[in-house]
Amino acid sequence: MKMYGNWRSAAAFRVRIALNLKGIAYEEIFLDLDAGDQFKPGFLAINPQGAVPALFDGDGPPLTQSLAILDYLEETQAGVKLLPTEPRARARARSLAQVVACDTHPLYVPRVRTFLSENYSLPRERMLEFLRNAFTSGLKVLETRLSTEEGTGRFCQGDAVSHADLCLVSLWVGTGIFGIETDPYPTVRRIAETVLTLDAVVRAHPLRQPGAPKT
Ligand SMILES: N[C@@H](CCC(=O)N[C@@H](CS)C(=O)NCC(=O)O)C(=O)O
Repeated sequence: MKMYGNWRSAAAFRVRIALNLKGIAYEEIFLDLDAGDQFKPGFLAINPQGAVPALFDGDGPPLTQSLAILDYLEETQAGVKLLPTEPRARARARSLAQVVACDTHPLYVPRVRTFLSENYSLPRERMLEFLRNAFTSGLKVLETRLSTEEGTGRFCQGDAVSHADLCLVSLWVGTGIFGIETDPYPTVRRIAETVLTLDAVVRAHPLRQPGAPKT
């Protein structure tokens, strides 16, 4: 498979982890989102939204939106299953994944930050305040749910990795990149640290991708 991504992209990170866990060979083409590669006509022809990831599986049209791609991989590929089969457990794993991918991550993507800076002349500190609020709102929900709901186990849903964990770790790594305080979220931390030990996740880690700052 071939994927358009970016080292820092939380959405591309989620998909890289799934590809690695399922043992699918892929090549990633890295766009420079800060330079605006996502808005060049060549890429807009692939994804009119101007966002990564975009995944090509053979000759078919590109697949976009990380959660849709995760579902596609789940439905078409053999290997490790990343959603439980029991309907309630499956719904809970998806619900936790959506807290991150639908309600948290969209608030801090580059196009939102750029829009706010350019249209409201937000000083950098106010912009960081906005970002911090996006992260902490999502982290608070995850912490409350993961620390109180019965379904939580070694991972977000029981003892097997699911889409929820891929999303959780994509948010967690962002806390490091954007300097977000994480002490108030011990359950999120415990699960993220477990997920981060998996080889598939180590290889997919944003800081190990081309273009990432050297640590
Ligand atoms: N909901 C989408 C989000 C895609 C998205 O916004 N990706 C970011 C990187 S994480 C991007 O390419 N942003 C470009 C921009 O905001 O200009 C998904 O989960 O795939």
